[in-house]
Amino acid sequence: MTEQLGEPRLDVESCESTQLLVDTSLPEGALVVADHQTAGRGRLGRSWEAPAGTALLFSVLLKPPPERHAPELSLLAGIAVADALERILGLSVQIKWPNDVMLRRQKIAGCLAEARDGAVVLGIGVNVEQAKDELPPNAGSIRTLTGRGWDREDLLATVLDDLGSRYGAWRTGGLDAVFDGLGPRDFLRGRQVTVNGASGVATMIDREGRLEIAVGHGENVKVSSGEVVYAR
Ligand code: BT5
Repeated sequence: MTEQLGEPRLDVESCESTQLLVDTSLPEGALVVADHQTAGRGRLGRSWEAPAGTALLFSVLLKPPPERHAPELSLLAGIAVADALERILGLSVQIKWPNDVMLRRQKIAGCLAEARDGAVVLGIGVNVEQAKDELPPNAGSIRTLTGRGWDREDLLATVLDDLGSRYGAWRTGGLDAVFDGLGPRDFLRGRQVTVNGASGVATMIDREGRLEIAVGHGENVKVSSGEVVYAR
């Protein structure tokens, strides 16, 4: 079942982070959109940077059922962003476990799921109009990677539509129900990686959202979270 996401909606020109403006007492689907963030957040205390007016920056409030594993929502967001970008750009998009969306080997979007007050605030940033010198190394925007920009409002509507349908499927069936959007898009598969001190070749993302790494001697390890260093 597709969930309708995006109501009620708050639009701001500038804020520290859309993550902080989501009022968790609102109903599921509440949305905050910003033109600019002065302290955009990544995972693990890192920052998310985008000049004003260049990126799609939003947070949506989700209230998943208790039987679901909420940390999977950043992967789910990656799936929805990849669906949306593939739909509008006609190019294939990969997901770099656990929360990056990659186009032509560059990070084009990032997703952040933060638990708050028993709910989840899901933040998504998509690079749209930035020029190369406005992006960190190894990052790209729709403009740098395709040679044209995109209307951010149109992109938001597409992402919310895909997120609503993927979230609806996940609510009832978990990650297994959306795995078709994840497994085949695994950016790290076959690459040499190091995660949490384990080094080897990434073999797959399993149906519980863990990254499996072949560490040699026929031994595989599975990691549920962590920072990936990979060979480009
Ligand atoms: C993420 O974190 O990728 C999650 C980013 C989520 C951003 C959205 S924007 C709307 C909402 N409000 C917020 O405050 N946050 C969410 P992480 O995997 O930790 O990646 C952060 C790292 O990506 C940084 O340390 C930089 O190296 C890099 N980075 C920063 N800005 C970037 C950009 N615009 N494009 C690509 N990479 C970027």
